[in-house]
Amino acid sequence: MNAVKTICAYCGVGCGIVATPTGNRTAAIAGDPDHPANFGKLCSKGTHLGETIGLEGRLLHPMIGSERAGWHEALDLVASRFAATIAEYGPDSVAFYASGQMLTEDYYVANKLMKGFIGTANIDTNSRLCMASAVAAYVRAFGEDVVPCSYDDLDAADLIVLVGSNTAWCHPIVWQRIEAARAAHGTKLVVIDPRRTETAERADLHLAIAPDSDVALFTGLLAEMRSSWRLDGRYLADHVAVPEGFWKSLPTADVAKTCDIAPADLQAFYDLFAEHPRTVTLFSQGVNQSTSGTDKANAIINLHLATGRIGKPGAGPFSITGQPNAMGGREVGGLASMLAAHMGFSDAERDRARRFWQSPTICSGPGLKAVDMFDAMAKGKIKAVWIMATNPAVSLPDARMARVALANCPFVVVSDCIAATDTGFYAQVKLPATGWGEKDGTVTNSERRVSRQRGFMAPLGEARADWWAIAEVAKRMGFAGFDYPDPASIFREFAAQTGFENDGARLLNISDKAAITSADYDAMAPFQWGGASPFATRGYTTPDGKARLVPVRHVPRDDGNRALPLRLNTGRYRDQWHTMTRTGLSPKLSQHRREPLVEVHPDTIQRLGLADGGLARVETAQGSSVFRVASTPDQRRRELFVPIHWTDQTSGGGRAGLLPARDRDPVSGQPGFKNTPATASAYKPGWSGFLLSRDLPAKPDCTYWTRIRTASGWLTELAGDGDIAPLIALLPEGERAEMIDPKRGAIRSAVMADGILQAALFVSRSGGLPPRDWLIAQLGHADTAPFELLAGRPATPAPDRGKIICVCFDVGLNTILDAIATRHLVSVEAVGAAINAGTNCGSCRPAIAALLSPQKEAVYG
Ligand SMILES: Nc1nc2c(c(=O)[nH]1)N[C@H]1C(S)=C(S)[C@@H](COP(=O)(O)OP(=O)(O)OC[C@H]3O[C@@H](n4cnc5c(=O)[nH]c(N)nc54)[C@H](O)[C@@H]3O)O[C@H]1N2
Ligand SMILES: Nc1nc2c(c(=O)[nH]1)N[C@H]1C(S)=C(S)[C@@H](COP(=O)(O)OP(=O)(O)OC[C@H]3O[C@@H](n4cnc5c(=O)[nH]c(N)nc54)[C@H](O)[C@@H]3O)O[C@H]1N2
Ligand code: SF4
Ligand SMILES: [Mo]
Repeated sequence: MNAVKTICAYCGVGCGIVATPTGNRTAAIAGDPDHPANFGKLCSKGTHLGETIGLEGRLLHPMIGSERAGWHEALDLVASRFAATIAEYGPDSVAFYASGQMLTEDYYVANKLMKGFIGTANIDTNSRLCMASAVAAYVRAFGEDVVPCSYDDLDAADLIVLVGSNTAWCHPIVWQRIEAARAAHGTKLVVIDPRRTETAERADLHLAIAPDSDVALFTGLLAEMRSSWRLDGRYLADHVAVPEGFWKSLPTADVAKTCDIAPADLQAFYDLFAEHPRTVTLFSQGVNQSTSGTDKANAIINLHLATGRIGKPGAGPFSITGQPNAMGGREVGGLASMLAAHMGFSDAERDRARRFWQSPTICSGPGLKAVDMFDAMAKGKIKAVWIMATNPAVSLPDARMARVALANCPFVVVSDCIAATDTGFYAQVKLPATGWGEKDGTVTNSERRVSRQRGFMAPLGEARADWWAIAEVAKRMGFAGFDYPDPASIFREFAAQTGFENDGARLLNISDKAAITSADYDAMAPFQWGGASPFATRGYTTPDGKARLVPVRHVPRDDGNRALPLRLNTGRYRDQWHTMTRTGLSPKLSQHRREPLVEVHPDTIQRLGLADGGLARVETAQGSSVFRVASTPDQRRRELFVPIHWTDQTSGGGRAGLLPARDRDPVSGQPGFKNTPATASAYKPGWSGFLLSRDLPAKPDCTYWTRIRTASGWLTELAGDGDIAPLIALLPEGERAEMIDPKRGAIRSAVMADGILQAALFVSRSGGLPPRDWLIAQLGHADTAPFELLAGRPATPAPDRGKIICVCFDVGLNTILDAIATRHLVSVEAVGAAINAGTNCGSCRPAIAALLSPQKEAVYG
């Protein structure tokens, strides 16, 4: 088969990929040089997509309970249970929980079924957890959910401000573009984030503000710009409506103090902003995932409107989306707070949608937002739910409550491509979805660019497209209008809806594609709706064509209590995607961070009596979980950071989702995941150890365990109390070489088959455990002597590479440091030339740059 142009499965940058099948479920993955989002580049996650498209872990056929079922049987059951529930309790007793990882076509059909035919707006999506605040802010300011920027603006800007965005890890190709722009024309970079991330590390100015003080910072900046006569009076007069009393709402109090930063740093930010009129402010979860998220976004938008830094090249408030099709969901109306095609719930709009769909009914108003939807399940008000392409048992705040809700809901349907997920555990029906590489449709990226995702492999087992499953259920419920032969027919209908009775009141209008042939759809090149700069040439989609300034005010948060004196922040690792159902399959991607760390400032470590490299129990009002402690001055004092990726499938402990509160932004309904009152205490296990195995081992029964893929198997870290002897049961059958010392509490055991190492277990009460890397490399190999295995090191030791920084070329920290020191390297390029690190996907370049700074100082300083 020939090379196929498609789009990356992961983040909202929306990089084009050329996939060339190379055999049975293998493919060569390369960046698409022609795609305007990435021009051929891919980050580590995109680069290693090929490691995630095999058979491993896939859900291959429908399941009813724990039994395999046929599609007909499963779809009949879903349709009849939904119909019966609606007949008995009304349309609002059912719900659909969707995802920014569905294709636009899947999303369109789900929304049409729920809002138009079942007649409830109880369809919401994990985008509620992701960028609902940005959506709400754009609607408040512009009258419509329109992102006013493009990636090109990053090239044209002279100042880029990143707010609550770890761009280098989470949107790496946008980051590489920012770095290229800085190198080419000295673009200034300011990063606003309580943590010193790899992104912040590279900035001209990093403001490590107190959590949730963004509104104070941006209203403060607006006040400063106003008092120094730097507003754009012309733009304000022509394009912006300013509500009564707006200017009086700006703060006069001490902004630096509220933000807990040095006044000189604040002034430096004000000066940079004043001196560089072409400014792009890029923001993501540090803004959105907050109980003041919508106000934060509007504070940023206000600043851009009032200084006229919008609607021109190199300027604008740019919300960058997380998931590959977060934007597509917003377009079709996947959120409970919008109807369809950017329409709201007025009588006229509802009537218009109903006539377009020729549907028997239409929802009466907005539906339940994600957290409320699950609360309604817990209370028994929602009695049937269909969950698609998301893992709420892990990703909702207060995940324990989400599980209570799922357990309490009489009928749960889960569509996923993976068999064992924490959410699937609660399903009465599981439907196998086609995965990336198999499915066909469209996605929209952060800059409103619509691209085709194309399949290049046959679906595995009985997996079918999500849109197909929804349409089949709709038909079985007796609804007309769901006879779609292919995704192209759905796309045409959606395109037509965007233009239906659209007199210009909605900027989203792709109705020129409503008559596209299926062949043209298959060949469709990426296109951007709204153009590069939607508001450059036309007014805002408000009745008077003007944007709105929205008065917002910093509200100090209740500062926890004495029992919970710390603040817990949660977020992402560079090489893992959410609940790891796919990136977790890749041995390469699993090397960057092998365990869920709680990152803590050294002073706080000392105050709490924690040990760097030891374990800590993190507690909030919602729950508790154990993490590996990492000491780092990059954290502010009394603040903790944990990753969101580990689940019941991969760990006991390390569970961020159990910790955040369900508190949410009053406008958008988005939960504040990043600032939860918490505490932490040392967990000192009776023993600790690790297991290496070629096959997936049973889940251990101990306080802390986490497992990840390695090149030829699995690494499971273990810690617990009590008897260690039962741990032997984790090992497979085979010839054993063993040293067991129950008195001193140590196990060293290696299992061989035909001389090949199958598994190894190391447990110690005193903490003395060998390094993992050499042993990992012996797994599946025959040439290692048993005495070496039990010693955990080779007879002639090789240098320790240290933790892996460059996953593409497997280069460790120590190798890089050694090359920098001995070869006097001073640039990322020189490191690449010397040892290859950083020369493929480039995701590790910020990390290498950070390692170089001390060297640079030594050479030039
Ligand atoms: N590697 C990787 N990339 C991803 C994903 C992934 O799972 N893994 N997921 C994708 C998705 S869906 C999303 S939504 C994006 C998220 O992308 P990002 O938003 O960049 O990622 P996060 O790590 O969630 O949070 C960003 C930063 O917000 C900071 N922050 C916390 N509180 C505050 C605050 O009060 N103010 C400010 N200014 N900053 C604060 C955090 O310290 C953190 O560094 O990433 C996408 N890309
Ligand atoms: N504490 C905390 N919690 C958070 C966040 C945070 O920063 N902190 N971030 C939030 C954000 S921004 C997000 S976006 C969410 C993400 O959270 P989730 O959406 O729950 O995470 P994923 O692991 O991406 O789940 C996607 C699921 O869909 C499956 N899947 C993949 N492709 C397909 C497909 O084509 N069809 C079907 N049917 N299934 C498919 C995957 O196997 C996986 O099980 O987490 C949120 N939760
Ligand atoms: S930046 Fe990386 S994860 Fe995001 S779309 Fe591009 S290749 Fe995929
Ligand atoms: Mo997200």
